Amino acid sequence: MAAAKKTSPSTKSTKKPAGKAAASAPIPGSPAAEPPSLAEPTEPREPLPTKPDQRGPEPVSPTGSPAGERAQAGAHLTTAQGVRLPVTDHSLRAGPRGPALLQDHHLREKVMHFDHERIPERVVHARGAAAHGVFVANGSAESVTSAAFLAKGAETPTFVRFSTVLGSRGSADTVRDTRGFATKFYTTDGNFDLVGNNMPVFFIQDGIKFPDIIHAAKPHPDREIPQAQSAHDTFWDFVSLHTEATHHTMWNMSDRGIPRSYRMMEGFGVHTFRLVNAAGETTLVKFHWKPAAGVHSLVWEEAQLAAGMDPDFHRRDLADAIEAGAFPSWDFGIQTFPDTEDQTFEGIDLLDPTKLVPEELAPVQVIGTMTLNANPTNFFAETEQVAFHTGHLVPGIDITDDPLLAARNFSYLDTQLTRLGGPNFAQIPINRPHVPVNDMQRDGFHQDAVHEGVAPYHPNSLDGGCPFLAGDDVSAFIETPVVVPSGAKVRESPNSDVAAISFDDHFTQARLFYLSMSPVEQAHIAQAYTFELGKCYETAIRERMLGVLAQIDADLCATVATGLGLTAPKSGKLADVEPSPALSQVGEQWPTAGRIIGIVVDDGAPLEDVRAVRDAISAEGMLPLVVGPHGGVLDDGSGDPVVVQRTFLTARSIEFDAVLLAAAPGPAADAKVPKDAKAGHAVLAEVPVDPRVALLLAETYRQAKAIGGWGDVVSALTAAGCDPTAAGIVVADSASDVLDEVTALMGEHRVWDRFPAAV
Ligand code: HDE
Repeated sequence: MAAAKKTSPSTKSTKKPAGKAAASAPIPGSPAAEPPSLAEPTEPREPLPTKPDQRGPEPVSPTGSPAGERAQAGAHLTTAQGVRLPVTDHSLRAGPRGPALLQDHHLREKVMHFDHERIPERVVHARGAAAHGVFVANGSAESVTSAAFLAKGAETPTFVRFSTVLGSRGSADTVRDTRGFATKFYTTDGNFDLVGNNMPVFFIQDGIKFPDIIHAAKPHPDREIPQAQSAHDTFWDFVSLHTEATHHTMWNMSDRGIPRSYRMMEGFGVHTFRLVNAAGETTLVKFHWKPAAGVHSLVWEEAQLAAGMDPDFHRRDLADAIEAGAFPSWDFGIQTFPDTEDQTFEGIDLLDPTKLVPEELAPVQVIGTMTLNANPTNFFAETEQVAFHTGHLVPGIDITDDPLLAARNFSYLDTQLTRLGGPNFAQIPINRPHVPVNDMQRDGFHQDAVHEGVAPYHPNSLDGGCPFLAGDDVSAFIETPVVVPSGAKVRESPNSDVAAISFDDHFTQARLFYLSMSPVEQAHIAQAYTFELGKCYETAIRERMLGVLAQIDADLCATVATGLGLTAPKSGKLADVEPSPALSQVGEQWPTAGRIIGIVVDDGAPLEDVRAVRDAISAEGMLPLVVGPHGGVLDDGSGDPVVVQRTFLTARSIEFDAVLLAAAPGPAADAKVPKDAKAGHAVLAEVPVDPRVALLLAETYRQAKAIGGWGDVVSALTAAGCDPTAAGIVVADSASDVLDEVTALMGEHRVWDRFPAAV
């Protein structure tokens, strides 16, 4: 566009104007394209054109292709300067066996670029996966906010990055940790980022403590172990001394710390935000994401196996689901609270990020839906370079005085300077707003724009006064005139006398969470504390933590103490709390679309049933994976061979939400029973079932997933130690009946009755 406005110097007339005309022509050196007006320009207008003598770089992409295309172009290999190359496999040498030559500009450029391919990983949330999506508002928030993207029917492109907090970029996905859930909305009023987590509360109440909790939770500084987990002394040392972390730690030890999939996580803005409507009225809110697939978790055995068998478990799940067209979606919701002077609701301090507001007290009102419908094209360009910031706000959404949020508003800009190499990260394609930007920011590392004009300051007259300040006629970000409580400058806890559950109360809501869990979930929590504290070396830390647990629940404390071989301290008077059933993930039916079913087959199994079941699974939007004794196909001569996607060797329980047996397969040709580590157990070697299949069934059973089979499959179940009459095991003559029952069981996610706590 800019090029069209300009005259190229090479084509411009060089004839000098004569007489009177010469006097009115711009004198060489005048600063701007137009002479300025005497008064400050006030009528908004677009930027002035450049002066006729000026020209910018040709509008081409970073790799020389015509503007608009961003990636590489041309059929031939080139240097970074676009020079075509005939050879790239050999460096320039003085003779075929002689030394490499310093003059080899191609070697030098290729290796120079490679040497600098990495940027610093995020100091937290380094490991993540992302997807593009669209958010559609239902208009329910229109009365409380003027945010354009929340108006009825508004469609807004989004980019979402999920992450773990503690691990490095190459760490495993399924570790026990909090998950990040960061969403960038490319709205018509500029970008809005909701940088949340899959848990509604945080470890600390004041951002000044963030380095402390992260230093404690990251690997020990001397040996740099353990990677990506909290099961170590420094973490428990800190959280047992710093009890405001108790509530968040309880969430981490619950099944929420090991999600089944990014698609099956809730998301939370954590802090209380302030919405502002067109009339300037304010409402306090907490943001929620509710997954259409329901909240589901792994069991600890799956999480540990997956960390070794498939460290990319969550990343793969997200990308595969989107590629298969099983688009993950979430309802976006708000809990609303009156914006009162004390900023509390039902006795809960809304400024304290270690507290939640039970949904039974303030229901989540759905204000729109987000669907993730495309995978990134390039991990580095998008997932790695996306930069979220809690200060990326749009008109209608403002912050509160939550002391944790204040520090975040500083930190997210600051960290990009190191991570993305300077202040121009908003120009990286994934970070660009989808609206005009006229910000008077100039220069800096990695400046991609060719700014025009001479007056990047305000007020100016030389650039015609542009850019102009937004008037009442256009939507602009206006700070809400919130009354600030007066007082002296202090370094103190913001504990509120008005709220019963405020900054100084570290245990009531941890207890609320624990008591809201089903017996199975409570058992998992006790097991997780026992595991993590069992990994600590120091008895003093374990004992101190038991002192904390005693303030949450006496039974929990006693169970963990027994597992650790320690004495449980006595619980004092514990808070009287009303459980919040909405916090449990047990007891509902959920859609099964996008779930994975393994179908175990051997060479002799009747394949008509296998084909029918496979197709029925696909028709329900689920993914069937045929597990066979060998790769390739199973062929019954019908002309429709069945493709094998996993073999007994490559399949593992973690991949499947349910397993179907079309046969009781005997040992396959590659089953080296006594020697195969995966074949495992000596007892299994004595039964006529492939040991890998027996292992698959035993794990699937332990992980409380549905198992079905038709025909003569009981021997396989028995060989695996599974009681064929147990809950969640369906054996029948008709394959389609088996599938129906198994699908119904999958709707509950787990066969909860199979956990000892439920029995
Ligand atoms: Fe973050 N956090 N954080 N955080 N955070 C970062 O920003 C920080 C906090 C969260 O996918 C960093 O760009 C401070 C709460 C997510 O790119 C950094 C404090 C919540 C992500 C940073 C917090 C989060 C980050 C690292 C205490 C949940 C990943 C790289 C005041 C509501 C975003 C980066 C992505 C990332 C600082 C607390 C969520 C260093 C100082 C509370 C999801 O700026």
